[in-house]
Amino acid sequence: MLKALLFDVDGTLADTERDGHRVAFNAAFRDIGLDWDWDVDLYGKLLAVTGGKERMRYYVDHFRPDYVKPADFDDLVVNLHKTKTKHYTELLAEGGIPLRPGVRRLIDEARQAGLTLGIATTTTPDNVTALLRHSLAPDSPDWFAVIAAGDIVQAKKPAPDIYLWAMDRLGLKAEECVAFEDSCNGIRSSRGAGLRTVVTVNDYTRDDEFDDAIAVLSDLGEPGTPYRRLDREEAGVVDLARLAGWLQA
Ligand code: XBP
Ligand code: MG
Repeated sequence: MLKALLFDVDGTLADTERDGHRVAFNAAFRDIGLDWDWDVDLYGKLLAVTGGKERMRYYVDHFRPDYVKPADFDDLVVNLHKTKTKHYTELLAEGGIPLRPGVRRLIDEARQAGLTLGIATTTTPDNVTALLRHSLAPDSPDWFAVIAAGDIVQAKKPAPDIYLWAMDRLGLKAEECVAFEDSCNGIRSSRGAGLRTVVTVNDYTRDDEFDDAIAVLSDLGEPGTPYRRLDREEAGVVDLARLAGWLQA
């Protein structure tokens, strides 16, 4: 029986990467006087690595052979990331990033039906609450029984740890939950934790591998603007009835 919906955040609740995180990283680089600049294409490559601090290290190691790491490079990464988080949460507070189609509708329906809601994400906790407060509702962080985020587990996605941590907190088994993801790193994490997973793709993840998904969709769909299914001919709206149908099939 379905008891909980567990949501990824970046790319799933909202398209936060290109016009949110990327912009905030670049602002932090400028603030600290670095000549690093992540354009839209390069950022797509950097998304191979989850976690902002991890992503910056990956960039230096794989894309900047010319950069000489200072002795305090670890501190620099931590400071850059703090600055980036400040820029990102400010951008969200300006109402910068809307939720993806169907997200609010499905969350509202799940709440009315008494389902548990949870978050399992790689991003920093402050980023999650800022997005929920400013794009969903001011009190919406309280709607989620668990917000599992950031460095709370050491091994970030694609490791399953963040989903396992969230389910442990909820006292629920994988069979009682469904996960919502947008990326190949995300579904590897959720499937690794044994969760059935619905995928909504975005421009960065459209060509990712999602072999093991319940459904791969353009988005969750709204009445009048239905989702398009990418793994077969089908259009519609993801609501609890449709989810129950997929889970039974
Ligand atoms: C999200 C991420 C995050 C954000 C940056 O992955 O990879 O790293 O890009 O967040 P997922 P921080 O959607 O799979 O959770 O800078 O706060 O780490
Ligand atoms: Mg994601």
